Amino acid sequence: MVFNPFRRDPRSDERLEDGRPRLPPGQRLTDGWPVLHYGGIPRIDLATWEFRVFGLVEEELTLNWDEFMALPQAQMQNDIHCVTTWSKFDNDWQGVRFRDIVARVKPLPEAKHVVFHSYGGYTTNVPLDEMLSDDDMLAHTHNGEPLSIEHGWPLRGVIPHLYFWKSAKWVRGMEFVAQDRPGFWEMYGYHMHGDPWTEERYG
Ligand SMILES: Nc1nc2c(c(=O)[nH]1)N[C@H]1C(S)=C(S)[C@@H](COP(=O)(O)O)O[C@H]1N2
Ligand SMILES: [Mo]
Repeated sequence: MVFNPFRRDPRSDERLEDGRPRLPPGQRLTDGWPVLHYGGIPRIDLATWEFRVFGLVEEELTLNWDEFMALPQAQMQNDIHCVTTWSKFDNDWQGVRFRDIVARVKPLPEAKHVVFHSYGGYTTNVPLDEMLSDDDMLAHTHNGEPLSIEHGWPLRGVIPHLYFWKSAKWVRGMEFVAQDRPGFWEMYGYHMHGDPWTEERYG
């Protein structure tokens, strides 16, 4: 198909079941998949890769790659929205739902937020009760292919109802905390929450 910058994708006018526009305010649809991150791509070796869940939980958890892949596997399809105004619809993801990990580690009652930790040092914060839906997961596969290294191989968060900076690439750990704590971009002024439909971009 010839690229026509003036053609409006009809999906831009769709509505969600609850009536909100499928495309959040101030966003534009992209067909490609931009690569965005701060700093370099971390070097990761699956043989030494580790995923750690720690902090305010009854049972901390450390898994190697084979152990992670032995967790219940799930699939989901959803839209992603970057604060730099691109949105990408209809992404197919495979991975492990957060709620299956949460059931395993059993957060303490005072645990209210999760800080994601990535290889390379990136961090981001998400409210615990906002990552437990069918759609929230740690994904290793996108549209049937293992994630490419620049999109977060071998494992990234996907929390599609928040701006995409909340979906950490190269995840190596999840820390359960009582008080909300800013991650990397949040310390530089990005919003602590990041709802695309109310444009919680900065501040
Ligand atoms: N580890 C890590 N994860 C990250 C980032 C980053 O800099 N480092 N950037 C975030 C931002 S701002 C966006 S928009 C998405 C981009 O993901 P993509 O490159 O797969 O499109 O990754 C998010 N996750
Ligand atoms: Mo972003």
